[in-house]
Parts: sequence; structure tokens; C-alpha cells
Amino acid sequence: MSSNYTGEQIEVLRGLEAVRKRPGMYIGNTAERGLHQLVYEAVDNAVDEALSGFAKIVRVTLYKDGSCSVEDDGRGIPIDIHAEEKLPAVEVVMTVLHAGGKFGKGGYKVSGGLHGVGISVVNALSEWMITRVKRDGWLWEMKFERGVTVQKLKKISRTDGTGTTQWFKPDTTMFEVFDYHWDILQKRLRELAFLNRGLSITLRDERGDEPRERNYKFDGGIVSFVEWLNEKKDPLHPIVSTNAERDGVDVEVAMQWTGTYTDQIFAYANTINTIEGGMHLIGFKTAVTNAVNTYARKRGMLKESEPSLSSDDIMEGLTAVVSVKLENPQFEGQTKTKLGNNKVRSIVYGLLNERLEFFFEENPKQARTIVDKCMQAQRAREAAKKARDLSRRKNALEGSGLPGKLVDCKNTNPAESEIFLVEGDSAGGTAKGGRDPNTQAILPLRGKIINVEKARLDKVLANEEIRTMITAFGTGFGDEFNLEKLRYHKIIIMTDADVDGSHIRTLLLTFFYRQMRPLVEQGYVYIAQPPLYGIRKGKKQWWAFSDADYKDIIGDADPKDFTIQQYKGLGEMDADQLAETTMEVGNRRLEQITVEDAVEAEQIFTDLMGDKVEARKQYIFEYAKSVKNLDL
Ligand code: 0RA
Repeated sequence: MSSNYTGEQIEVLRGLEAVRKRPGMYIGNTAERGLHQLVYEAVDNAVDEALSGFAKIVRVTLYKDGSCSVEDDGRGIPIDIHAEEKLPAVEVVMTVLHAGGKFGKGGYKVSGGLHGVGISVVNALSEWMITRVKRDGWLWEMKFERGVTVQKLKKISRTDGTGTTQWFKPDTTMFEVFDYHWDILQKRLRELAFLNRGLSITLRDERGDEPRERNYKFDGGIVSFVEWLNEKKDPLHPIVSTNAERDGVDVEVAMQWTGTYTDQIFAYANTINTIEGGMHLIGFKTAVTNAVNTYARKRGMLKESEPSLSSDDIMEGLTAVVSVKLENPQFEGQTKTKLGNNKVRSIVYGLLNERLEFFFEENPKQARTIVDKCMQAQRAREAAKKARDLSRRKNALEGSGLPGKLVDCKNTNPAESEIFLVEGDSAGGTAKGGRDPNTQAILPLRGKIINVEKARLDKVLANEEIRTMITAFGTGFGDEFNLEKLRYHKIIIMTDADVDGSHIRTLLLTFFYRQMRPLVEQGYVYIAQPPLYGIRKGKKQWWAFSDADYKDIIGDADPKDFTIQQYKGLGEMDADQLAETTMEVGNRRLEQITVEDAVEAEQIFTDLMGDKVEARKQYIFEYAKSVKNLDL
């Protein structure tokens, strides 16, 4: 090390080393999530600049070499020499851990990704990174490799504009995966555009033959968000919204009841989706529950002798977005997505209670429709409870309580046991033949399950297949769900690769998400991945799980030399084949379901099962297209 290294530079190298040694500490993990976190970190900085009122657009571009750039038209990161570090401010921001906040932008850092680690972490985990700043009449540039400065700040050309571009290529030695997913990024960028009214966010993908580009800009903010969420549902009234600041907390709520039977309530704190809820969500639910009950009693719709409507009854069919922005958010909970700041509860409660009271008084017809809907939910819930009590008693009478159709495994240790939910009796038979009887249980589900229209709880429970499944799991469901009683730590959905199969999968995921959510949250649910093709040449046998696999196997060879079998259903394989490809530990691939997958399923489910025939048609049309793509 040369003697002119300063203390600061040594600190910088130590910081980078720490990040590269334990990347997971800074970005969550080094898989898909961590890889995408790099983009979010850069985007959050740009969004902050927009929220301070200086940037209007954010552009994210994905390049063929795996790199990504994030550009904004803000003021540009300052380039003047930082007094303490004796380096240009931009270099400090790029190379010193947690330096982002040193520039005291005032107010709260409103976006700030979940980890809010600073752009220097992105730099440390990038094979190379280029920072370009337009400021003071010049375009400036710096370059880095794995976080180390390789090109000092220099002028490139004259320019009138201002703004910042961060262009980085994730270091492949640091990550287990390398591909950015269009779907994941577009979903988050769309969400950010909804949460930051008027901000234009563009995602451009230059990796394919044709560039793909989407722009998101919503002048209605979260009102547009609710509109979009309810696009395929039947709204019962115009969207109710409120937007105010109190005691340093900025509160925005938009809400609308629909004719559906589940709620869809998204809560955000500083644009982070707080999936574990927290004070803002509690304030929201209490305000809505109180306002509806107060109005129902005042108008005599709810008699004095009758019990109040429960929060669950009132939330049924409600779509809402609650977004709060505050300084020093406290994130708690297992995944740090639960807002802990106590004062937020009463602030949200007060604002919303007042707003709803006003809305109900001004719109008595709509208020009545809403109260009616909540009261119907209450009646359905009571009916469901009766049905549940009945079926519990029935099970008690039937001895062991385990359903006859279940082919159970010998092992009684849940951590070592798995259950395959298999579509159809015949595939169930094959799976039974191919299983490891010690650890693998089989539960065949008949196709009938898909006839559960309009998933009101009492109807879902009336379904024999669903009840069988609940009994097999041992957990109960809904309010009485108890994860400790789960009899299998892997619940594996194994369905055909066709419309029916996808339909059943969607329904099961939706049911788990709604009624057994911890199963999904704790990662107990999986999707089996049966092969799409069996390919043989002479004595050689391959399995292709995707069209890409298929191409890899066949290569440039003449397919006439190969015998190819396309598997449309599980039943087309024999027990050994199914075991080898899909069930055997070590050989098989399982896709673990995340909460995001389940939310997606819920959306699809709404499309499929809802009243809107158009949405259903569109899904089937879309799906039919992708099935066709599998054809040879
Ligand atoms: C600190 C101060 C100033 C701008 C920024 C940070 C800034 C950071 C990023 C990160 C991405 N895009 C950005 N744009 C701006 C402004 C200082 C001034 O001009 O007074």
C-alpha cells in the first residue's frame, strides 16, 4: 500500500470489504431479491430527488450485458469538494458506506428502499459502475470497479441540463442469479409511480431482439391505484380519498368497496409495502369499522339489540391503499415490514374517521349500499361458522379424523413430511406408485374444486375437496388457523400444465393466502415442476422443463433423430417417470411460493371467478396463447 493513502481511503476500502464479505447483510440476500434490490436502491435515490421537487422523470434501462442504468433529471449529485473527506461529494456518496444522508436534504427521506443502504453498496457489488452528473454547465463522469474508484471525476462535455445517471453491472461473483426480471421491476416501478403522484417512471429493456418500454405516470396517485385494482371488479360507489399532513406525518388514503368477498388493502410507509401491517393499518381499520358502525346505528340499520359489525365484516370487498410518509419510520417484524410508530395510528384514525363520517352524511344512498354489504357479510360469516362447527363434530365422530382419500406417509415428524396435492384420481394413483411412502403423502383432488364460483367463505367450505385438505393439514383455517398443528412442512401442488391445472393452482394459492396465510408467509407451499417434454435418442433420455431446456437438448441437431414426447398431463407419465422427474428429493425442482405469488394469484382469481365475464375471457385467451407456444 503506497504511503499516500489517507485514513479516509483506508476506511473506504474497509467499508467495501465489509459489503462484499457479507452482501446479504446489506441487500437482504444474493439471490433474485438482492439483485433487484440494487436497482431499487438507485431508483429510490432518484425518487427522493423527485419528491424534493427537482426531478420529473426517472428512466430505468436494462442492457444486453446484464447492466442497468437509472437516470433522473434532478439537480445532479453535488461535485464540490467535501470538506471532511477532501474528495468530490459525488465520490464520497459513491464510495463511503451510508454517506447518502450526509448532505442533509432536509425533511424525511421519503422513499428509501427497505434496506436504505445507500448507493455505495450498489457500487461495491458491481463489477463496474459509471456515475454521470450533469451540473454547472458540464457533464461529469466517474468510474468504479467493485466499488474502487478507477476514474476520478472529470469533465466530459458541455451541457445545459442537470441530472444523474447511475449505470452499474452487478458483479456475477457476488450473486447466485444474474437476470433482471421485467415483471418484478415493472411491478415495483408501477407501484412507485402510483405512490408518487405525477412522477414519470420509464422501464426500458434492450435485452431482447426488440426493445421493450413502458412508462408509468399517474396524476391521480393512489386514487389511480385503487381504480386500477378495481378495474375488473364492481365498485359500489366512487372512490373516497383523503390526503393530509399532521404532526409531520403525511397521510394518504384511497378506498372503495366492491361486490367481491375479500379485501385488498395495501399499506405503505415511505413507499415500502408493509406486508406485516402496523400502526397505519390499525388506524385505518379502526377508523373504517367505527365510522360504518356509527352510521349504521345512527340510521337505525343496526338495532340497539344487535351486535356491532366486526372489522372483518366491514373489510369484505374493500379495496384500499393507505400510504404514510414520515421521518424516522420504525420498521419491525420478521421481515421489517411492520410500521411501529405509535403516533401514526391515531393520526390515520382521526383523519379517516372524520372523512368517512362526512362522506356517509353527504352520500346517504351509497352509505346504505355499503352498510347493507357489510351486514350481508356478517350473515355469511355466521353461516360459515355453523357449517364449520358441524363439520368439526362430524370429523370427531369419524375416529382418526383423517380423510379416507389421503394416502398418508409413515413418518409423523412434520419437518420430514410432505404432502402432494394432485389433480385427479388417476394422477393420484400414479403419484402413489412413485412416492416415498416414508415421507410423502398423496391427496388426490378431483377437478370439481374449480366449480367454486364466487368464493364466499361458506361456499368454499361447502366444497368437499377443500374440507378434506384442511383436515389433512391438521391446522384448521381462518381465525382458528394454527400453524403448530401443521402435519407436513412441504405442501406441494402438483397439477397438469394446462388451463384446468393452472385454474386449480390459482384457487389453492388464493385459498391458502386468504385462509391459511402463515403457510405462504413461512414458505411451506411449493409448486411441483413436471417436465414438458421427454426426449430420447437411442438409449439416452432427457427431460425438458422449459422450451429453453428443449432447445439446449436438441441444439442444432435434426429433431428427426430424437423421439419426443410432450407431456400435457401428469397421467401421461408412469410412476417411475413421475418420481424421477418431479417427486424425488435431489432430482426434482420445486418452486417455493412467496407472498407476492399469492397476491398475483388472488388478482388472477378475481379475474377468473368474478362477475366480469370480459376479464375471464381475456385470461383464458391469454392463457390459451401461452399454451400454444409450447406446441412443437
Ligand atoms: C444531495 C444534494 C443535492 C442533490 C442530491 C443529493 C442528489 C442525489 C441523487 C441521487 C440520484 N439522483 C440524485 N439527484 C440529486 C443537491 C445539492 C444542490 O444542488 O444544492
